[in-house]
Amino acid sequence: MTTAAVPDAKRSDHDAAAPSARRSTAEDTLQQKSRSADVISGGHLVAKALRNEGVDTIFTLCGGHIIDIYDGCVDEGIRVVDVRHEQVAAHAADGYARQTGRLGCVVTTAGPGCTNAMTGIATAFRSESPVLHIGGQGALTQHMMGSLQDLPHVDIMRPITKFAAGVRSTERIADMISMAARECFAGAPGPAYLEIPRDVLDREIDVAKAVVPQAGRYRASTRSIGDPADIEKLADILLAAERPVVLLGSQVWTCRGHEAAIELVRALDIPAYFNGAARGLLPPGDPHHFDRTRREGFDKADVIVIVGTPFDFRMGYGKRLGRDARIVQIDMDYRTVGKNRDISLGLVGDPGAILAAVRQAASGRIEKGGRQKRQEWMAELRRSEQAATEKLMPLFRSDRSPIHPYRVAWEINEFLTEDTIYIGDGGDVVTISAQAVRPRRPGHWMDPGALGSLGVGTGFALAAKLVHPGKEVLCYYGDGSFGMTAFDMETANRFGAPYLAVIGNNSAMNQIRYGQIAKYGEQRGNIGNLLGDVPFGKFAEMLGGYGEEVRDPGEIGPALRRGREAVLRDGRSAVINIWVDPREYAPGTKAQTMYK
Ligand SMILES: Cc1ncc(C[n+]2csc(CCOP(=O)(O)OP(=O)(O)O)c2C)c(N)n1
Ligand SMILES: [Mg+2]
Repeated sequence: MTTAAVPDAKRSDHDAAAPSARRSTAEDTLQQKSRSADVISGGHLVAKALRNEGVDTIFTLCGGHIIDIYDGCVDEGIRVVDVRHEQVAAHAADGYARQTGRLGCVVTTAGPGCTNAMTGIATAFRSESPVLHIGGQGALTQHMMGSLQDLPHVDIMRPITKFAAGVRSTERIADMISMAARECFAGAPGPAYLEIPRDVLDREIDVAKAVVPQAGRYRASTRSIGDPADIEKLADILLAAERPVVLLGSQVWTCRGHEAAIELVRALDIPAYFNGAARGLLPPGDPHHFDRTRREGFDKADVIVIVGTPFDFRMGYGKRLGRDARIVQIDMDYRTVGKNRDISLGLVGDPGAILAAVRQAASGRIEKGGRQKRQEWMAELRRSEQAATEKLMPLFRSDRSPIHPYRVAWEINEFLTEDTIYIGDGGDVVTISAQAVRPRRPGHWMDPGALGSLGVGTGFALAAKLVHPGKEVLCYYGDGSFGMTAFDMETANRFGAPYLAVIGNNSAMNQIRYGQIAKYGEQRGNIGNLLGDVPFGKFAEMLGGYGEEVRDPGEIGPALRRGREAVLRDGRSAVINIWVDPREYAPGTKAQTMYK
């Protein structure tokens, strides 16, 4: 067995050269047995079920409990991407799901393999990302006897998944994977966990006895529009509105409803704001794209449509919406609609399908007068947008030394191409970047979402590049975040998925440091939040890539371009380590809005 059967996997030399002649006769026999047409092992059933779900890559870190899954993946042509820390595998599976719209899959061994992956699964849970986590477990025959790495995984994973179960028989493995997949895509998507004990996974059974649901025949479409009467109501509300606004949230991208959303805002002339993964739905400069006047828009609007985003801390729990406005909420999850604040109308279903239906219901009924009012409204907001940008320009153009983090954010935005996938992974420097970085296309912005997990970047970058080898992937890290998961940059290099890492290095966990200094003063505020001065450029060099330290603001742009060229030239990730002023903070950090 070589990795030749696995598409696109670029392995290091020692792997590729693993001589099949080294295999013992016993191994040969075992392998022939697994390949016989009459029997199939549990790991091979896992791979078959994943194939049926359209999964072509799994993210994993090996362990004796799960190796039969790898063997199954070889037969099914599923790429096995092995990382150095399970957290990264889980973030990568989440990133894969976000980029493909298909099920992401992470496979971990029992015990610490599972617990290491928890942060990634929890991130997917709060971000509504469909990820299947398959975990190993000691043999059923040793149940509760104290086997190696034994833990109550299902109990541990239940609160952070939509579905968590153990598989009790080899015959049911594929069936239970299809069950888990159904749950992952029900309502708002999310993760599922399946534990497979070692003997259940390794056992070989009669093929005829295995329950294997067929691709495309075990789950229904989830593109529901909800109550058709509400579609009509929403069309009426929008047609009557003079100052409508719409906030398009992550779910619009998750359900790939971006085209329907764009068509609606254009057809009815509604200014649109964007949240999370929906950033980039419209390119900057588009007449319906607004991003600096959300507060004003919400204050002055007569109708506010919130699509696929909860009234959570990012929305001030719904308190910051205008008092007199009619509020409409559309969400894939019935539990989100009307939560934390009252609404005028709620619709549960697929946001893309709903928005398309609303446009249909409104078509041909747009009056000239109504359109005129809305265009005046858009012009008013546009003037405010321009004023807000002007106000920020001195910070964006700052040539102060040490480098102002706003300048870095601005330079990154200038540097992005149509095809750059931007990932933010850090505290303040990344919060600041959200004020400047404007992804040009849908799906080209990735952030941790509501869990706020630092360390997502490396797994997201790995997955984004594997899914889109032709695109540039840029991850902007804080120095604190980079240190959490950066070692898997080696994995990205090993699998031919190099990316450009940019670090806003303030030698601190600055976002937290601000609050401490504000509360406890300079003397006592620098506790537990200061980091060393690390020249991270050398880290990229150690892995065979390009690294650079930047201290001069005028060098940011040229250094980014050198990094880009190096990634293309060397096929290795590059690190541009930009030393930024630790005395600068984001406005939200200063107001501590994330805790309000
Ligand atoms: C896994 C995790 N641990 C801790 C936190 C709390 N936290 C939020 S921002 C932050 C500081 C991050 O530092 P860095 O990445 O260097 O960005 P900076 O704020 O310095 O720009 C911390 C520790 C978190 N969100 N996630
Ligand atoms: Mg920092």
